[in-house]
Amino acid sequence: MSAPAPASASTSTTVTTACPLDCPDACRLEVVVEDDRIASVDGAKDGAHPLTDGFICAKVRRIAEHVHGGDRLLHPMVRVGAKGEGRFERVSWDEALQRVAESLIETRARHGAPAILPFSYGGSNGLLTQDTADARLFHRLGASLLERTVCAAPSGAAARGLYGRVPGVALEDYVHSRLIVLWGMNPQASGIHLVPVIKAARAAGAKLVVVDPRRTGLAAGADLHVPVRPGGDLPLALSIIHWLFESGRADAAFLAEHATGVEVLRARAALWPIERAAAESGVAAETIERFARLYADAAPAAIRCGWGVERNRNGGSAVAAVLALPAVAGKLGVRGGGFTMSNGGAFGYAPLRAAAAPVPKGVRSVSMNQLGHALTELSSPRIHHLFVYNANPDTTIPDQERIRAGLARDDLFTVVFEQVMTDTALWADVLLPATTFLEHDELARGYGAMVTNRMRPVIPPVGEARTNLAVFDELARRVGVAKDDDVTEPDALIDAIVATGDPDGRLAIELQRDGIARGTPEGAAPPVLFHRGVLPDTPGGKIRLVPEHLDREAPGGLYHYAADPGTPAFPLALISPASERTISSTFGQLIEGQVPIAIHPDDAGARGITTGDVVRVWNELGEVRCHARVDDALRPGVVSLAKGIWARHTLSGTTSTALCPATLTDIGRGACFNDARVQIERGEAGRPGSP
Ligand SMILES: Nc1nc2c(c(=O)[nH]1)N[C@H]1C(S)=C(S)[C@@H](COP(=O)(O)OP(=O)(O)OC[C@H]3O[C@@H](n4cnc5c(=O)[nH]c(N)nc54)[C@H](O)[C@@H]3O)O[C@H]1N2
Ligand SMILES: Nc1nc2c(c(=O)[nH]1)N[C@H]1C(S)=C(S)[C@@H](COP(=O)(O)OP(=O)(O)OC[C@H]3O[C@@H](n4cnc5c(=O)[nH]c(N)nc54)[C@H](O)[C@@H]3O)O[C@H]1N2
Ligand code: SF4
Ligand SMILES: [Mo]
Repeated sequence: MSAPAPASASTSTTVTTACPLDCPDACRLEVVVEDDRIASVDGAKDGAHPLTDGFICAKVRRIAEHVHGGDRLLHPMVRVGAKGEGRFERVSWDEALQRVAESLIETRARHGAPAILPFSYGGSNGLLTQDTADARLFHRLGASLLERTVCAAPSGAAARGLYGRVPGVALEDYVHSRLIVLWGMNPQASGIHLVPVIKAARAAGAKLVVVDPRRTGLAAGADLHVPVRPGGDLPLALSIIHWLFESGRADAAFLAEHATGVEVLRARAALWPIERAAAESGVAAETIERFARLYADAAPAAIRCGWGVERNRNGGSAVAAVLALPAVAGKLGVRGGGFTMSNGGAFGYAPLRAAAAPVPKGVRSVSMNQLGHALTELSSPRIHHLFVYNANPDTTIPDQERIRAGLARDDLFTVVFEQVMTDTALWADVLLPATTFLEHDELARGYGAMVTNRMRPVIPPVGEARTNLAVFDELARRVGVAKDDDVTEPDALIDAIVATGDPDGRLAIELQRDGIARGTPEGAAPPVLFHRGVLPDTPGGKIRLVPEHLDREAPGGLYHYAADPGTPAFPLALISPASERTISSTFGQLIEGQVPIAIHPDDAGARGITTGDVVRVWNELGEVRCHARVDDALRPGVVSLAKGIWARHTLSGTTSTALCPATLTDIGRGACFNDARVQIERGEAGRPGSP
């Protein structure tokens, strides 16, 4: 045993890097490193980032507990217990990789390559750690393709359909707004750097409207809270569009010059007079009308559309209707006016092209939202090899109990490549330890903040963790699909990725010099749509209010409303919004104790439920037993259990996804988390598993 190094020998350095986690803000970070360990992390104070401003969220300030904590995977392991039991034995990298390579080769030989299903999402990954070396391996093998549609697919399809790939209102430009609408978005949890901008705008007289079934912190202090029923946004937004046309507040001149589909949208919105929309959306008619007037009267008016709007059967049409509002009301063309959905379109990188890993044609694709079905029912061929990385599907994908039934199959070989022992990792046959963004090179663009960040490792890999790039390239060699001219060095691959989205070479220079590149050249203000020649990236530069391809895709046509899926047996709508403590399920291991389900006092009272009671929440898909918290911030008829909590946070070991249907949205094939309809009853406090 070696003696501990004397304290005086310790070195402390401060390194600048950035956060790639699934959050709009893409913060620039200052990391204090002591003896190759993360000592502390905070927001950079150098002013290079438009939003960070020296502070970051509480989650990432605790990231040292994720990187160096007891749940970290430190070396490769193979399963020794039963499936899902979580008993593993340490092996060498060579042995682990050999087992994985052999399974890939054998699966392809016996069942055909589509029997291999790579499963990743990569919301918290940058552009180097997904769609590069992994794609070279799986695309060249001919593995099943994965539709990565758990999030942002419907909203992205709607935004691109109407406006093309253009960035929306820069978040820092919200200071210029006179009215800010937060529509299905809760920045206090999901993107905190918008909060001070909203405060500054309000201090200068701006009004705030929040459209959310919950009275969130920002809604509580807003000028108007619109407590929409989950899934009720489509009738709500259409009724405002209808009101704008009927009351002469639509901008006819702007629409005539800059939009197509005006009459079709107008006719479809006409089905939704305010009274009818009130009944369907659960918002009082007076509230809708007040909202419509506030919006029509204010300029500049900005709508920050969040991802709470898309997670239901009407999600794509609902986002399209919300994004049509600024066009109809003539709110575009001024700084602080318009809409923001994702600003990822400020940069157009093509990692697959840079990595020479094109998507193969004619290969089967599987929806990630229907993983349970894929593992239990899909045939021709059946899935025999599941490779999970950059995702935690046991926790985050709808229909949890069916996914678990699939993961339990003895004839399924499961690889999980992870940083920590997640609930999915417990199901692995082979577990591979992955580096975190503090241990590898990365290139990440913000989808709120219009920046690209170039990150370099600030500490060496913890334990035997390896990077995605290293592992996938090694596997490609072992299964015989690597090519001599594959770019495998992180620096060179990042340069190649930057080059795909950098026509004038400015980004490469800024990234090299500062580690950050902005969406606009130095000194220039962020772009404003319909200002100084910035036009929609659509044919003719026009807004397409009813894009033909979306109209064809949506059952019943775009803007067609499908009724609430509630039934007398399952009358309560379950939502599972982002919480301050996790990013999706990342950092869940750091939440101590149980996580309760929130329920309105009326619904609780009718069922004899009080705070702290054990309750059973169920529907036809599954059941969760957990504690209740009575909370009048919810609208009646809605219950809420945080997204991303782990099995350990409920008494039953099941979470909200056990109650979420694997149905798909109207456009974009997105997930319908907020279409979960449930019943809830008080359980006996003494049931097994309760504390
Ligand atoms: N701290 C933290 N930050 C995160 C994340 C996280 O998990 N934690 N996740 C990241 C990711 S992956 C994403 S996609 C974003 C998501 O961040 P947001 O866009 O904020 O999305 P959600 O948290 O899903 O929902 C936002 C709000 O919509 C409300 N809501 C639910 N259903 C409806 C509805 O039908 N209509 C309307 N109008 N509102 C509804 C919820 O009550 C919630 O307050 O945040 C990112 N940032
Ligand atoms: N109930 C409910 N569930 C939801 C939602 C909801 O609204 N309600 N929303 C959904 C949304 S918006 C999203 S985006 C999804 C996200 O769901 P997931 O894509 O499953 O995201 P995470 O839960 O963050 O899991 C990412 C995992 O990847 C690992 N990881 C990170 N970086 C690397 C890397 O470089 N290499 C490797 N090998 N691994 C890495 C992390 O440790 C983490 O465990 O969740 C969805 N789940
Ligand atoms: S999660 Fe968001 S707020 Fe937190 S450090 Fe990362 S980018 Fe910033
Ligand atoms: Mo997401």
